[in-house]
Amino acid sequence: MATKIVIDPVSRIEGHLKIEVLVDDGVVKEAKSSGMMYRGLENILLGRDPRDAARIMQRICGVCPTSHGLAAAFALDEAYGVAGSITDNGRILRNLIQGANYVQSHILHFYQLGALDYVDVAACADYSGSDPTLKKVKDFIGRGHLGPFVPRYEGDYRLSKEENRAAVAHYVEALNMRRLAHEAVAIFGGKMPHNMSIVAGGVTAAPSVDKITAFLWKIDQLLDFIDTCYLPDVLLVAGRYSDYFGIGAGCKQFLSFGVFDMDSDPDLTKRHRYFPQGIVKGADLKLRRLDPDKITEEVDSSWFVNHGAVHPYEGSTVPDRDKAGAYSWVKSPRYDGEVLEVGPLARMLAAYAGGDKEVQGLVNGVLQQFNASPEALFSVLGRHAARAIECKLVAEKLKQWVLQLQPGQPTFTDFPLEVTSRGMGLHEAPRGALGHWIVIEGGKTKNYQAVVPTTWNAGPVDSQGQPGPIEQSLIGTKVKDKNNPFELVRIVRSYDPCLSCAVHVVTPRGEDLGHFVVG
Ligand code: NFE
Ligand code: MG
Repeated sequence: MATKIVIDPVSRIEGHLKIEVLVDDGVVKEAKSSGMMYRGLENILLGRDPRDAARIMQRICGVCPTSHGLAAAFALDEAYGVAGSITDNGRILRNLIQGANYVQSHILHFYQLGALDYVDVAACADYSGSDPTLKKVKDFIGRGHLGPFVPRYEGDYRLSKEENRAAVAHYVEALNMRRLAHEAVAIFGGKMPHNMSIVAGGVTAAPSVDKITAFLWKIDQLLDFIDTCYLPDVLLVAGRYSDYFGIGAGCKQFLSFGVFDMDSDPDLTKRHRYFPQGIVKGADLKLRRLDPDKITEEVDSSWFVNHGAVHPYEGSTVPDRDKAGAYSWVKSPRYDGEVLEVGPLARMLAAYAGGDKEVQGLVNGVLQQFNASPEALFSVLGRHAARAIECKLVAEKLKQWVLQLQPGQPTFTDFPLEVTSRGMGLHEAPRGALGHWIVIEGGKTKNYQAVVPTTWNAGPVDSQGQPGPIEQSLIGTKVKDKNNPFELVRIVRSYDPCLSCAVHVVTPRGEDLGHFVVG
């Protein structure tokens, strides 16, 4: 008989996600991914000065505000006709602010969010050595404070006691590292979270020799942590849990908008970006060109008034909590009607397919180490490995890029405000492809739509009956113990979902739409 498993909320992710699966004969037959919290920002912008978007849209999320500030700035650059005139300083500063946020976000994901699926913190309970961090963790557990470390998955921890303890020490050190990365963002971003310096036309922060030195010093320490802890820990986990190279494949089609501008081409589909833009389908690893006109959002299974499959410029956000058949506050973005996965794996595949030798070397190295074929990248471990590889590459690039800043040279290009136009901001947040679309009329924002990474990954079934990527990853998964479904949460967490980003709408009158118990 089929059994229903409901995980609500999925912990150690950002925001409120519910996963519901139907298991028959030990295998997931159906899966539903539901964004369970209603909040938002798109509608707040309507009627406001368009420039507010680069400030207000950052409030979507405290983890990736930088990405939303930049996606808004890219959209505004186009709307104000300044996209082709971003100075080198402005372009590089944007890359530095975003890159340092990637490093923070990826370390956060592996240690604070993902690692406890694989690392047994209870290995510290009988620690008798002298390491002050492990002694503190032991005391913490001894007082019954399992808070950040639960839920735990008895029965499938595979590291040795010593390996577990070392990983727990790295978990604690990762907190310090994330503070350093936040500080690096703030050097040029003004503060973190919610950067102040990202604006249409460039960046308002001025580079100086002392800021460059401070940034470099922080990135150096972060790179050391990535090389000596993050990458080895991911490889250790991959070695012990190598079956997860064959679990959680998903839709096997990937989208990257491209990130880290290398020039200021006014057309974001032509701009040269360090990680390229494009679509990769399956293991042929060919990079296909993106046509942003083919992007649509549907709300057939979402609690919104139905509008068919519409381009974000025509999108709307009108809630309908009682809609029959709907089961999520997340919309269903599609590309030419197809389901696509986004995130570090999508970016690394696009770079690999685009011929990036460094990415090819690192990805091939991981595959050879585990004697795996490229197909193995479409998996739980493929996502973790791609994130770690990207983290290293970005940190290394940040050290080079910061030295290209020119103190005393302009960081911002001014532009006339009288505009009736629209603009598209294609960008990559740490969690994947992020697009903002703005329509301006009479100097005010007439429509604003954000299509964010977790909307692509965690979205529900569309009008064609196609489940979203996370749902597809869950379907077909073997569940050993329905009371302890660690396979399912490992799959979901490998996507690094963020529901605060994915659900970002608000009812205009602010009425009470429902009560959700998430404790
Ligand atoms: Ni709230 Fe975000 C990132 C964006 S993801 S973390 O990265 O956009 O849905
Ligand atoms: Mg949206």
